[in-house]
Amino acid sequence: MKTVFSPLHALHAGHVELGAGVIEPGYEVPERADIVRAHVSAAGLGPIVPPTSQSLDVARSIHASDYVDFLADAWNLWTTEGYSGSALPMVWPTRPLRGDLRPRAIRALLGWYSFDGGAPFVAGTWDAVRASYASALTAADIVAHGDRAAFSISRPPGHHAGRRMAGGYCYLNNAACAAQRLRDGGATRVAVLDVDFHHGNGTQEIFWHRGDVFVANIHGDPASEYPFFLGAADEIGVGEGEGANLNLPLPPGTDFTVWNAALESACRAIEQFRADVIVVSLGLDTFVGDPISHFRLESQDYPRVGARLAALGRPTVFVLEGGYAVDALGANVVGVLSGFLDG
Ligand code: SP5
Ligand code: ZN
Repeated sequence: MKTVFSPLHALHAGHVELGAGVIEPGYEVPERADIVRAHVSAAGLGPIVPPTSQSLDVARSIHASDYVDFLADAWNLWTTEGYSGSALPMVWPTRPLRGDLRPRAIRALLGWYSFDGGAPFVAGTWDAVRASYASALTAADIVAHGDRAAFSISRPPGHHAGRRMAGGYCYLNNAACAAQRLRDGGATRVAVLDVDFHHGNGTQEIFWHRGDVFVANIHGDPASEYPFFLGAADEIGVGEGEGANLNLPLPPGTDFTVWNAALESACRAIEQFRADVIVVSLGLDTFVGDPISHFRLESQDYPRVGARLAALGRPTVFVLEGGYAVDALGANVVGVLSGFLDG
């Protein structure tokens, strides 16, 4: 299996985020991608290749074009207005404030184009975001050209990013862009399976009205877990998309036995949908040692996850999402991918 990796991810570094009552160093750190790369290399899973050059066309079809422009300009606007440090939003146009009053000030644009304070900009953020996106599209292209599977070490992650909003460490929705690239390349039906601990609200929003991309999520119940305001079981899609969204929320403390039953349900739904190709939003923050999440999967469980995904018998694009127990992240990713290759 080829793995796509760009060292440019490391330019997105040194930022802070809002914790519970404190400003903390970000959890979404460069060491994450580096340890994943090191473990993929040491395990000999296959060649590690750089992303090919990719235009922003797919990003501009999945996201609002003005949002993509904002991502590209945000740091420049922030410094031009005299600010430094991490560019973070501080005001959001939530009800009953006006959602039609696009502001000019960067402090306000950050809120206009985000849903939380979890996606800060520093000087290198946009270059890292572009490389993360290009890596996901490159992995999609590798699979479109006939490989059984490919893995994108996308950092920053993407599944919380909606059509016109950043949040939850995410800017461009890498997995959604990979799914769209596969559609553009001739796949009729694509399934996105999101196994990150957190509900992939951005991916759900993006494909909500569409029947050609099935989205399944296994995640912490939004009643108590981030992102709180999407991810309930009654969200099934609308219009053409009705029935093409499946949410399987699980309570905090869920272990592999229960989680695996949800994976089985998601896999059966994907089989019924008859997907031509599968995109896996591969978050490893389901791990028992994750510092911000609350499931109890163990390292020995991940090869079984990979084996079940292989049993779907479809070409598969793996796109890295979350996972913050940095020391275990590389081994857990390799667990899924080697389980897939052996399965
Ligand atoms: C891609 C992904 O996994 N995004 C996750 C975003 C989670 N955002 C909320 C994080 C809150 C962390 N605060 C934890 C404080 C513990 N000391
Ligand atoms: Zn997550």
